[in-house]
Amino acid sequence: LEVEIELRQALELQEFRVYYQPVVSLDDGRICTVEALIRWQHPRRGLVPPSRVIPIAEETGLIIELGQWVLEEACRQVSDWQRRYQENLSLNVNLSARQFRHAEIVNNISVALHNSGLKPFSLTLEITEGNLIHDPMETIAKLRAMKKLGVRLAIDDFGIGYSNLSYLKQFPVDILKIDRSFIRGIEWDPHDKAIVRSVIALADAFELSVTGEGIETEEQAAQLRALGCNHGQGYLFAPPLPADSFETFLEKDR
Ligand code: G
Ligand code: G
Ligand code: NA
Ligand code: MN
Repeated sequence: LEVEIELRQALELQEFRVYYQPVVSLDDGRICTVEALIRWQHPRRGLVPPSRVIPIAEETGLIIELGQWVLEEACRQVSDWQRRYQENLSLNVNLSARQFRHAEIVNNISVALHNSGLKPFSLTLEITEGNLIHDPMETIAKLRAMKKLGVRLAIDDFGIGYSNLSYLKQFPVDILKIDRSFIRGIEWDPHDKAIVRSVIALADAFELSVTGEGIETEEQAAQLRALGCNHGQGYLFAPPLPADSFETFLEKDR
């Protein structure tokens, strides 16, 4: 309860920050997308990671306000970067389970787009597999309502959820993000490599784009490229960065 009060205060005191991590094209290394990742800049404790914030915000319901703040801040920032650096830069924002199920979520997304001027096709919402499986019928209706806005949808951490492939067939998603646990062993674990290969084949069959997550070495990037994965994200390219550091990146990428 004390933490809940602290988080509410932090939101009022504007202690949250949005960090940005690039998603690059594995063909030419250019930045295509930025993923927005929240951080709490605590005045004494320093940078508090989302693993300490999101679960509590989720439990208390504060995630609705916090998530909306991230969405609006990131849409505004990327709209500005499109004007200044790269007009086809796109933005990925994570939606938690509770955000996804919230009755007003479609309207909230629409408001963030309207207020920032960001075009719907420039925004992708990342939803984990686990959140989608919960109530398939309601999920499909909600995903369709989001698609009607014109935004794109990604399944985050793909492969570690329950992976009912018959649902995948019905979900109107655009992108699969391969969970980083499979990328870690891609060079030396034949099972990891087989899983990655299968996800890419599945994505091809469904005409989805695919992103490898958690790429830390050139060799991992090379393997993914050889298997036909179009996009990659990870420390090899850049960690999540504050907006001003990210601008240096965009400057160089121009
Ligand atoms: O940035 P980091 O890898 O520490 O993030 C850890 C987890 O927190 C990730 O699974 C990510 O999806 C989640 N997360 C980060 N930022 C946000 C956010 O703005 N909204 C939601 N719902 N989850 C986030
Ligand atoms: O669950 P989600 O994919 O949204 O989580 C993104 C998180 O993954 C971010 O918090 C980020 O800090 C972390 N991350 C990004 N790139 C790498 C990487 O190359 N290695 C590891 N271990 N974590 C990463
Ligand atoms: Na994500
Ligand atoms: Mn992910």
